[in-house]
Amino acid sequence: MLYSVKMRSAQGGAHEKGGRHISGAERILPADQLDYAVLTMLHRAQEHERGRADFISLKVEEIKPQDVVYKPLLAFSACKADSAAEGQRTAIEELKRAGVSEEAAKHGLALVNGLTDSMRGAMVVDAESGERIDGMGERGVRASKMDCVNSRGYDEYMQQRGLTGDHVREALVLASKVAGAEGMVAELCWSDDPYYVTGYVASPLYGYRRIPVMKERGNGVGGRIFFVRPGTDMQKLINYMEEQVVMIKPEGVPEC
Ligand code: PML
Repeated sequence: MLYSVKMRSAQGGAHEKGGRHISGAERILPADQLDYAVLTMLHRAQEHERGRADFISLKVEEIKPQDVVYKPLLAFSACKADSAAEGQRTAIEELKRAGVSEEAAKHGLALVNGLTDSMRGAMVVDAESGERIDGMGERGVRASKMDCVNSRGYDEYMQQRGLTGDHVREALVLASKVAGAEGMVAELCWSDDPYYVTGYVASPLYGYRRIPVMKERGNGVGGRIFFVRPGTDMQKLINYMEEQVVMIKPEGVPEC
């Protein structure tokens, strides 16, 4: 049996009472890995670069096997960029290559650059017109309920490629879920952790393209955009992102 463990933390009270979001994490794991996951999340909530959380919520829920769908892990590759400006230009080129119009790519970058604080979810943008279409305000659409089928095997797979740390571990799994959504053209993301400047463009066509610098060090605002085909059913997309449990299967990593 699998369980979902979710953590969210905020400063100044709970999110729903106006608290500022500090950190969040989710794992989907078998019962014997639950204790460790809960403790790790608790520590993470207490030690985040964005500030000291005074509200931490931890939720554990059982998941029924019939509610799970499986998707492949995206292929991983890296781009070159030595500055935030170069990284952002690279992101525009990667988005265009994946099928996003130049206008929409530039508008997407401008939307993230224009944020004054991080959102918990993603903005959804029409990949042709560049218009934001989710209508979810400061909350955005959250991609959640995903993990890797074989956490230990996945960790080894990442380490063999020199990829360590929670950010990239979680981002590659999340991007793999997102790329599997109907209507998805590409995703753009960089972290809100002030000292983590790496970001990525991911797409069903070219996989996860890591970009080493997307913002200046010390900038605590990051964000995420889902670029979708015109006419994409928004309710279906939100339901897939927020409710559908997706387990990611890395190719060549044996299951436990
Ligand atoms: C996040 O943590 O919110 C985004 C993480 C981006 C990770 C990019 C990478 O290291 O590949």
